[in-house]
Amino acid sequence: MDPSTQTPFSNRLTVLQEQPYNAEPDTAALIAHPYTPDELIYCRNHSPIKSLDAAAFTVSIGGIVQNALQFKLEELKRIFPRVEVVAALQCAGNRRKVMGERKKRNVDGVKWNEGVICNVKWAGVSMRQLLLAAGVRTQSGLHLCMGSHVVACSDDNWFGTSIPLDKAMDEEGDVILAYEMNGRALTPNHGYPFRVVVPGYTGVRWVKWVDSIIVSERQPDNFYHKRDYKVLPQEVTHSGGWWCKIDPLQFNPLNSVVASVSHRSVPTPSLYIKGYAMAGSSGQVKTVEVSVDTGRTWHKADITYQEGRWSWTLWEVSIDISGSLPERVWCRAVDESGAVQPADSDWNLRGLAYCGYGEKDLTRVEGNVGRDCRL
Ligand SMILES: Nc1nc2c(c(=O)[nH]1)N[C@H]1C(S)=C(S)[C@@H](COP(=O)(O)O)O[C@H]1N2
Ligand SMILES: [Mo]
Repeated sequence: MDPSTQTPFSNRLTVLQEQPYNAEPDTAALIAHPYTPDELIYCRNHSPIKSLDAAAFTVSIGGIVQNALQFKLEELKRIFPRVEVVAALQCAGNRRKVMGERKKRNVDGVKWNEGVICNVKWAGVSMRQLLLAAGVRTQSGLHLCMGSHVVACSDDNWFGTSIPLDKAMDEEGDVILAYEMNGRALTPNHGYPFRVVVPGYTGVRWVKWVDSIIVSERQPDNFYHKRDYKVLPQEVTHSGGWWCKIDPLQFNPLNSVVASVSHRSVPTPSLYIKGYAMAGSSGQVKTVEVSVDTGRTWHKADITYQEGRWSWTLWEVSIDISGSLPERVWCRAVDESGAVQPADSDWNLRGLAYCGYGEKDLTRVEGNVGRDCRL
């Protein structure tokens, strides 16, 4: 089927907003796959979803470059080598609901639970190669501005944001202009024909339906870049004059989430716990630890999937329990630099980048837990 005619809606996602379409999967279903299948990939949109005709659509590369270029999908595929990168894509609003509940304070925005993340094998063209072909002049302090003008958004008439040019020019930054996900063309939901993939960076920088790439001394004047996706200080309760004082959020925080807990009675009573972890700016996740006694002892989980610097990490652990069911299960990630996920992170007005310990509350579990069951 032509990818541009596929239906945008999956019955495996919980819809949090109909228009624009915003939906996320259940985390227990999500972590059953190392590469997230299309029907379990969250959808985060600030506009309606456009089905575009790749034969007519062009992406242009310009700004502070020697020769501006523009390409259609077929040309791009013909001229540049196809490169792959496995990278997790996560919305800055992942766990916003948890932040609101823990802090007992309202947070502005879609009340995302913990499923606004996916792990995908992306393929496309190296952004570095593309920029070199355009004769980019590397100098520090420049920005790579990325925009999509195909449809008006809720708070602006186009969608645009930027990343430091250095990230795109870094040979190990792995930024790509993607046209495939998990071996197939991007779907309209996720940016067909082109989206930017910025491994390690928060989802809003991964512009979908991207039609303009500009090297600039200035960051774009777009609502989603200037007046959203910034972690405001915790004392700020009205964003007003604060937006211009804070830099955009770029890297994801080091994070982990408990996705499923099952009780097993044989050979000894135990909890079988599974989840995911996500790396921050200081290296890939090295270990994940789980506690069933509110942090007195930590058990090292087995890492069941991890691939390269930018993938998510899937983990599981079985912990013996004697007597009654613990009240809660906690998890935390540790990265290669030794950085440890914090127990809690600050409240901020938009509920962004929450990264306190992962937790599953078992006090609400009812009935006889002597049986084998999912809790
Ligand atoms: N053009 C465009 N690109 C966009 C967005 C958007 O609304 N419009 N949403 C951004 C945000 S906030 C996130 S988290 C990711 C979501 O990507 P997905 O819907 O493919 O999961 O895309 C980003 N790119
Ligand atoms: Mo996002």
